[in-house]
Amino acid sequence: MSRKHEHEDDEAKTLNPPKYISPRVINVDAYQSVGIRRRMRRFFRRNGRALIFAMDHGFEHGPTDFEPVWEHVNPKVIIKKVTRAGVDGVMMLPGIARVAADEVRGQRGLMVKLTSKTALRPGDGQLLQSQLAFVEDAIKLGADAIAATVYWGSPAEDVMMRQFAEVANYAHDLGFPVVQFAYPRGPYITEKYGRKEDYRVVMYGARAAAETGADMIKTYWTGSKETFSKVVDAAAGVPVLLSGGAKAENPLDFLRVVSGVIEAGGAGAVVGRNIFQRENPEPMIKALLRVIHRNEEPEEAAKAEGLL
Ligand code: FBP
Repeated sequence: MSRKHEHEDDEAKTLNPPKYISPRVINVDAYQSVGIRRRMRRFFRRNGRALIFAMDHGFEHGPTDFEPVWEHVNPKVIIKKVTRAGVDGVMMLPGIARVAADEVRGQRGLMVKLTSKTALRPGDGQLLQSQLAFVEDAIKLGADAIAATVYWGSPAEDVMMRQFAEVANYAHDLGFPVVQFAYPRGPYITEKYGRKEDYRVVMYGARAAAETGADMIKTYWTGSKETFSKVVDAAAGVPVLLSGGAKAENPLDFLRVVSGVIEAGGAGAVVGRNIFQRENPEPMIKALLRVIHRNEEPEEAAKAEGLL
């Protein structure tokens, strides 16, 4: 094909952008955006690692998640505690951000997640996260990063993938990083892989997240640092954060998982229940910070913070 024809072809692509992902032409410059870089630094320290506090549970699981320490149902109370203890960022949905985002002070990043679901929906509804708000809403709330979930392999994957692509494309154009909660989930995943935490499907989700434009990826622990390092490799340089999971009765067990993530090349963790379901979350947060930022052994970190 002659150069002229190549050029005409390119022009045709620009005039008729593919409809599938988004009607907007991807702005490649956005990926080198100063805004994205500056906002990423509000979460990640110089070592490229972060501990982010998650609190979308009141919606996603219901307020019962706060019953172990009921005063934490008040977002202002728990955010004050976690920021004082030194977390690098806080993640929440837009409604609670309206009430409590002001408490996320200083150099900490605010991550606003635009998709969710309640635990009340019947059946297959559990396999879809719906969009609650738009990129502009997150920006008005002062977000430094914008998050959305994709349940890879769900019967509703197509809806969530398009939602994410739209959010990512628009946020990138405005200089905002996007975070994908990349969770393989649904009957097909269980049938083919046995467990949604099987590293083969977790790394598939991480790669799919990178392919759809994520600047940070949050996903499940795969059970060992060897397998998690494959997830990190599959993400092709996009930072991978652990999704905390249910509260571990023994704090050391959770610190060991986070230490495995760091040893595997992961960028840190986004943690909810292992923090807010503790009467005094400070020692756990400080121990996590030791493991994530100072490469301390889990036992050493737990002892230093009085958790053992
Ligand atoms: P946890 O550390 O409590 O697991 O929080 C992380 C998180 O992704 C939350 O953001 C979200 O509400 C929850 O886990 C999702 O949990 P589930 O796996 O039950 O959908």
